[in-house]
Amino acid sequence: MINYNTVKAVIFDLDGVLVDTAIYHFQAWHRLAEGLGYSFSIVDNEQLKGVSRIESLELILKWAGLEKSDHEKADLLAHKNQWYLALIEQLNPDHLLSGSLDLLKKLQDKGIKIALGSASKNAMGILEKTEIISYFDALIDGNVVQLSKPNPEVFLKGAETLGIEPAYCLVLEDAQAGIDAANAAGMQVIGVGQEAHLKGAGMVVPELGVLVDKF
Ligand code: B16
Ligand code: MG
Repeated sequence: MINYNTVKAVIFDLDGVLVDTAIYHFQAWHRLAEGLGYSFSIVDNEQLKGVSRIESLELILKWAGLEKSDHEKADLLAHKNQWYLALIEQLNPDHLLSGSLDLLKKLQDKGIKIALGSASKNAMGILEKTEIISYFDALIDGNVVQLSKPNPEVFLKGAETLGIEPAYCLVLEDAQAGIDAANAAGMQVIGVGQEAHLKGAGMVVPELGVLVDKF
């Protein structure tokens, strides 16, 4: 159950919640894994959602039973990001997920603070390409956090930047790691996607549009 009456701030995850970029992360990781001789599945990918670039690589190497030097890892990460950036080069407002813009507008109209809480180091470019950056009162991304979700750092930094207590924050997340991070932060959390992948969420919705009338 979610108590909307107490919500003073909404903290949005980016990839897979606001913007349809999760598929491009999958495609880039898939390409990298194939190059390593590992058959990377959509089920594997679910475990990488919300997880930082380096921790995602460490998981793939573990699943593939491979060990790489720091130099080799840096090389693999650079390639993965190049492929990802090429895939999102044409990103534009059409790639916003259903209901994203309507919800951002509604929250802004209602005076509810809006923050980004993303693990991505590419977040700013994505917000600019999709033309939604101006809606945010606080921007916390993979460049300013030390600890990857499920650690709550990214969301706690968002709340602190806004000056709002965690209990008054609502997180919107598409990844299990993000749901766990929001719960660890002491925030309410709504999962966006399929219930089976979002255990511990206060509720799960198929898309953000269904939340517009809640505020
Ligand atoms: P990057 P989010 C996360 O973004 C993605 O879900 C995850 O797949 C990705 O590995 C991570 O960002 C790092 O992204 O390589 O662009 O720095 O879902 O937390 O917005
Ligand atoms: Mg996500």
